[in-house]
Amino acid sequence: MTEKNVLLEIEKEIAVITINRPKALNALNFDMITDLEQILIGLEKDDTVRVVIITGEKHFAAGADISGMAEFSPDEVRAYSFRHCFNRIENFPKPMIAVISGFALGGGLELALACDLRIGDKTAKLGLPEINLGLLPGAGGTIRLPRLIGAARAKELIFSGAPVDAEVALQYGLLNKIADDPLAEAKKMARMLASKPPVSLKMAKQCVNMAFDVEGVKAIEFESVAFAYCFATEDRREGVKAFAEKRAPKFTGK
Ligand code: DAK
Repeated sequence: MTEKNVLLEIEKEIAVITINRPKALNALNFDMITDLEQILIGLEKDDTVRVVIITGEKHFAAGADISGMAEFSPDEVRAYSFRHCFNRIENFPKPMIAVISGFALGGGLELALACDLRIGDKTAKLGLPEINLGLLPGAGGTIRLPRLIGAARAKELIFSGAPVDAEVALQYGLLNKIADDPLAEAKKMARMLASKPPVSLKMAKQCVNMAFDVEGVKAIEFESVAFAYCFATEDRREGVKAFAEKRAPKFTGK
């Protein structure tokens, strides 16, 4: 039996997805992206899961599988695109954390960029080397990277194709944190997020995403709608009641 290239493990409210093709440094092919998307569709519907972590076996992912796309026509390249899956991650209604050891290159870094938070260890090397293949980042990298770290730093990475190490990535804001055991650190963060009200998290994520997609006044209008939506939840009542009763709130997602 062949080993699965994308693995899913659920521990209480936290799902851990592992890219598992270590012999090719987790280079991503279309079947893996399809599997990943199917897993996400399932997790989206599963109310018991509150936070999703994505990591890779040994490395995060050294990009798209170069050997698999050598002879594609432009139409095939567009059809093969990872963008639908990565857009799903960006708009996923629960927090998503990328855990990065080793290489996160090209499509691998674009996958991590679509997540909400990134935690790495000292071995992490993050870059967009597509320029060296006569390409450019084609799965959201030229948009998500400058939004995260600013245009000048993003252009440096995209134009040079050179990766940065964990310390520089942290300094740029590309990593939220460096930890000796980044998966354990991500689980700790995930448990903290899992204790928060899910509707507020979902709406806050949409608001922050909208800050970059929509003109300011409209985004602020959307925020007021999101606020009112949260205001109507049982979790808001519970949060306020718990504060008054000087106890920890227990959020149910209602
Ligand atoms: N694709 C296929 N195989 C890869 C790979 C990749 N991206 N990266 C590594 N491998 C394979 C190697 O071929 C090697 O396989 P064997 O020869 O052992 O069979 C194995 O993984 C170990 O790699 P190395 O022997 O090269 O290991 P080293 O430690 O010496 O070097 C490295 C590690 C990461 C520096 C090197 O492997 C490397 O430069 N890899 C390529 C990195 C890269 O250029 N990545 C970006 C790919 S371009 C699209 C949108 C987006 C994209 C594509 C399409 N559409 C809109 C359609 C994204 C494109 C990219 O990501």
